[in-house]
Amino acid sequence: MPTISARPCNFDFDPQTTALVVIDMQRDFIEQGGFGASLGNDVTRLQAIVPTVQRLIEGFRAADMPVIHTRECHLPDLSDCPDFKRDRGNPSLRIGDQGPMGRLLIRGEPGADIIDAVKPIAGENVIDKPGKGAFYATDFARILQRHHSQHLVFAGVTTEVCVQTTMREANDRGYHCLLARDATESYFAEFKQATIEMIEAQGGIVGFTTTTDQILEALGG
Ligand code: C5J
Repeated sequence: MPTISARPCNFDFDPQTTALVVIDMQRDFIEQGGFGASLGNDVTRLQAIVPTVQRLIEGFRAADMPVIHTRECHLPDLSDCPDFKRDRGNPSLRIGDQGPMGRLLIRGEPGADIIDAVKPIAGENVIDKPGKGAFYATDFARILQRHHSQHLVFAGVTTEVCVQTTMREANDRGYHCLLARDATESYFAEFKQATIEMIEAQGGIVGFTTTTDQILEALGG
């Protein structure tokens, strides 16, 4: 079985049962004028990882391994958005409000779409999720079953929110999880660092971490 050099131990994987999960690389989190910026965050931190995420995606595509994308977004009538989620953080614009890229975090609006640099290609699954975790109220589990996935490599934003939540959900469901440290980012450097430490602690309590180079090398790229 191929192996990826990782922390705290190497990640053995079968290319036939391994998928890349790219979390929420959406305009609303990464571009000015979106949801992330409306909460006062510096979105340039997230923009910095785009070329690395792109490289990772291309590596999976070249190896003919599945790439699954997620988007955090809500139905236009907000029936899947708890009131507290709209109100929290005292944002300058709330979820569902009209912004420069359409209604914030609403399914089908330009801001909820994935940024051009890492856009899904034909045949790749895109999971629209109302929560932070990709399993909640989505078809994610069914899609993973269809791909026969048992090993999941994670990238995307933000590290301590949707990436970590999904990774923990996947770990509890029996998937082997690996985070690409340089293909994920947070608005808060210390939260990213803490998340990596949490994942690696106690023998890899919710998975493993590594770099994009190590992953691509193991994929033969
Ligand atoms: C956040 C996410 N940070 N995709 N969402 O609200 O991590």
